[in-house]
Parts: sequence; C-alpha cells; structure tokens
Amino acid sequence: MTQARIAAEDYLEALAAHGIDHLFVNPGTDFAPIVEAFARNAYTNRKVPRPMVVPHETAAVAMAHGYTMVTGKPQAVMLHTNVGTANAINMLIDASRDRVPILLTSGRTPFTEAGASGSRNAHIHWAQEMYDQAGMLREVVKWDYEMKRGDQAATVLDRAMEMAMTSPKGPVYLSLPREVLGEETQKPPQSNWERRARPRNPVPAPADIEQLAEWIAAAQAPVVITGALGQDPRDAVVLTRLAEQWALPVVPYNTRYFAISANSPMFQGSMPGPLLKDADLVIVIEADVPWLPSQEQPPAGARIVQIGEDPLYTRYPMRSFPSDLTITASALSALEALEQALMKRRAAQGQAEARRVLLTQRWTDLRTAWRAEAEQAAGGNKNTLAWLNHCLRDIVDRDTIVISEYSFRQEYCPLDTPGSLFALSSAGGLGWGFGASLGAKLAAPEKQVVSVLGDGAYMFANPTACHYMAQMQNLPVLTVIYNNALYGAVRRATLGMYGKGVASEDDGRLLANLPAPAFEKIVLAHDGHGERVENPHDLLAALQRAAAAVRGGQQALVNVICA
Ligand SMILES: Cc1ncc(C[n+]2csc(CCOP(=O)(O)OP(=O)(O)O)c2C)c(N)n1
Repeated sequence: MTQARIAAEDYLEALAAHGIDHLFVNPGTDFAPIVEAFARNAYTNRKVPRPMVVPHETAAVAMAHGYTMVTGKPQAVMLHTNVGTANAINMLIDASRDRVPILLTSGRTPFTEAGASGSRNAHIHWAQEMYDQAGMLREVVKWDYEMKRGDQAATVLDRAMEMAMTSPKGPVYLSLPREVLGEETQKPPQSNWERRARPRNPVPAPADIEQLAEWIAAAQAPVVITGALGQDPRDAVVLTRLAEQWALPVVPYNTRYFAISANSPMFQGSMPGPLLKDADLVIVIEADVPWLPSQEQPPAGARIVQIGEDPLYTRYPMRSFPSDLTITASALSALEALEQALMKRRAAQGQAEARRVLLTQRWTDLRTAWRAEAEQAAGGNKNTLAWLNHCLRDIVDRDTIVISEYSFRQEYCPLDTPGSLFALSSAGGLGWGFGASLGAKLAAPEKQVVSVLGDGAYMFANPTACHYMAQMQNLPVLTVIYNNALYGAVRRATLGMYGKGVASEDDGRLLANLPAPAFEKIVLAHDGHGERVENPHDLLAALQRAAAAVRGGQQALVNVICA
C-alpha cells in the first residue's frame, strides 16, 4: 500500500539539503511523525540526517556545538516539547554568546484536543502546552518560529538556516507541532534556496584600517587581546604572522579558541596584567571582556581599538569598555587588511625590532617560570593544574583537538595547530565540555580528542549520558579530570569578597567543597578505561595508558586528584 507522504518526510529531506548530517534527538510523544518519516526513509535512498538518540539534552546540544565548532557546519537537535527544551537552555546560552550556529528544534504538544491524526492522546499533552514555548529561549536565539503548515517544511528551514549562518552567527529555534509534521503533503516542497545569496561576513572600512595601521606603526607598547578569535582557524594564522612581523604581543584572555601558539615569542601569557598596565595601544579583537575594569585598566592615555563582527556586543545589556576606534569586521578580514596597510609602513619597523628583543626575553623568562612551576609539583606529593597540563605535552600532538572546561593552559602545554583548541563559552554554562568532545570526535574521527574538565564541570555534563554516547556511537575520547574536590571558582569568589569575613575562617570552602567519588569507575560501566592518579609521579604513565586505550578504540578517563 502506498501511503500519502507526510510533512515530516519533507522536513527531514530539507534538513539534509542544508548539509545537516546529524539530528541529535531526545524524543517524546511529539516525535511520532519524525519516527515514521525516518522509518519510511529506510525504504528509499533519499538523503536525510542520521538520527542519534542522546540520553540528555545538555549532551545533545553540546554534541551539536562540538560538531559545528570543528566543521563550521551547523547541526540540528530535536527535543521533547517544553520540558526537553528547558533542559537545553544552559547549552544554548553558551552557544549563543559564542555565536555558534545550531538549529534547535522541539516538538510542540498537539494543539488540537481531538479530530486530527496528531491530536492529543496522552495525559501530558494538556499540561505541556505553554502560551509561548519559544519565550523560554527567545532571548538567546537569533530567530524563532513555529511551523504552521506541513507545506512550509522547506521554506521554514531556509529561513532558519540563513538566520543561523549570517554574521553574527548563532543558534535558532523552531517548534514543530505534531499535527503539522503529520500533515499529508500533496506537492513537492517549494524552496528558492539556490537563489538566496547570503551576505558575506562584515569587512572593515579602509579608512579605519589605515588609522589603525598608523597607530600600530607609532606605538611603543601595543598589546593585542583576543577572546573568540580563532573560531575560524585562519584567524590564528594571520594574527601570528602579523604579531611576529610587527612584534605585537598577544594575550588570548579567557580564549575560546587557538589564537596563537605558546611556542611563538609573541604569546605573552593569558592575563592582560602588566602588558595592559603599560600599553599605549590596546587592540581588542573578538573579546567581549578584554580585562576586568574593577581590577585593572589600561593607562588613561592609551588608544583602544575594538574589532569584531559585533564589536558592541549588542545582545549584552551592559558593557562599557572604552574605544577610540571601533571596527565592525570579521577578525580575518580586519587582520588581512591590516597586514596590507602595514606593508606600506615598513619604515616604522625599527621600533618593532627593539620591541621584539624585549618581548622575546620576556617570553623566555615566562617559559622558564611556567616550566619551573609545573615541575615543582613533580617533586611533591600533590598534582597541580600546571603539572597536569605539563604532562599533557606528552600525549597532545598536532592532530589532537583539546577541549577545555576550563582547566587547560597553553602556558604549560603549547599547541601548534590552528583549530586545535576549544574552550567553554564566555557565558560559562557548565556541562559543555564532555558533550562537545563527543561532537568533535564525531566530526573528526581521525583526530585524538582530549577534554580537560574540572570535577564540577564533569558532573554538570550528565557524565553517564556522555559515557553512554561514547560507547554506543563508538566515539573513543579521552577525558581528563582536574579534580580539586572543589568548586574552586566559587571559593575564589567568596574569598574575593569576604577574604576577611567569617566565610574565610574555613578558607572559603563552605558551599564549595565537592568531595568527589571515584569517577574512574563510572567509565568502567561503559566499557571504558579508567585511571585514578593521586601521586604526581604516576600521572604521565596513567595518561599514556589512557591515550593508548583510546587509540585502541576505547573511551578513557583519568581522574587526577589535585591539590
Ligand atoms: C550550569 C552552571 N551552574 C553553576 C555555575 C557556577 N559555577 C561557576 S564555576 C563553578 C565551579 C566549577 O567547578 P570545577 O569544574 O570543579 O572547576 P574549579 O572551579 O574547581 O576549577 C560553578 C559551580 C556555572 N558556571 N554553570
């Protein structure tokens, strides 16, 4: 019997037509037409995304994020009505603040109480209805919509994807009522996608670049501060070239991507600190918070330049960093234009040479200090963050993707490859790293994927859901836990405000202590390899065994008990 085609079939095909290879799902009663459409598709050879059941929404969105950050190709997630969507919002905030395009969708409880094939037939269908389901997340998506008719499947996706993929990129949301997905469709879906030229990323005005080049040529003490630069790996290539040629020190501050290698003398640590204090030119590129004004400031006379695709961070309610020149441009286009503009100013390079000598010496001294700090732990009986990162040098190679939430430091473990580092969004919604590492591995199976997570961050990720995905989808990743049995950031915040208060009497540990269970045993339940390391002396060998297990196709976890 031939069955009438339903809208869900058109919808899945439209997803594939937009290059969406994976649909990360956590299903519910709203999914029936989607399930039927996937099942029917098994009898055709039409291209549809590969569905993947992820047993927690945090992991599902983090996986989509991880896949997209590595490939640049947005993926789709489908969740269950309001309740599943609610679980996803933390990860959506992360993606939104770092402009990662994700198509988040969820079913909408049937709106009809009877009469249509998708009408309500379960108790929950009444209580799960909201006046405005998208209202929960409207503030963190660029665009949201509810599909109204079955024949809209293709056009609605065209709109969703052009919104997600146009600068500044970001997540979008679509809700999918069950009756609509189940509608019988009469004619092939209409789409004019082939005639929808997308605008390019913003490029800088030539006059602004000339001005900046002039300032660079004249500067005695410039500093470049980056945050999300490197999202396009080419950013890092051009920045490094420019920084090395013009002796521009670079501080990737709370960086989310690889901006410059710590092996370059122009890498000057990850805190603005002294360079900012003495700067006469501060070039802020894709950095929402280039320094903490309550703690440090550039000198009053310093010139400040802010460059970014959305340099005013228009979705941030309050942000007041000064700027003498604000340039709306992608980092790549601004850096390339700057390179050209500086070529005409070669005469000014003498100044840069003198600076290069000083900066190279500073970098050499910093490197010596970083190494000494790391090796100090080797002689002791407690692992430290520096030692953990130092030991990672031994397993991290040019083909490794490192995910940090937020315990990885290039100071102790330099990387060399653009596109090799991904760190938690500036929004700081914890629980991202483990799922993102799975998405990264899915996107780049040939690469070694290592995530370095705090013990708190690991638990926020719903670790059993993540270990489950690693096992079921054959995604052997290495998870390294920097386990200080503490919410260290919470303790620091308490001591920062009440260093002399009553809360300091127990070293700010009230509400921050996190006595940790044997995480290394959780991975065993998922056919993985687990290690627990108490003594610094044992760390390297444990990491090597874990990396070998991963090469053998097993997921692995190293629980590093730290000071
Ligand atoms: C979803 C979420 N909940 C709570 C917080 C608040 N928070 C910020 S840092 C932190 C502690 C994280 O602990 P851990 O990952 O062990 O890292 P540590 O601070 O100890 O280095 C918490 C709870 C958050 N950022 N995100």
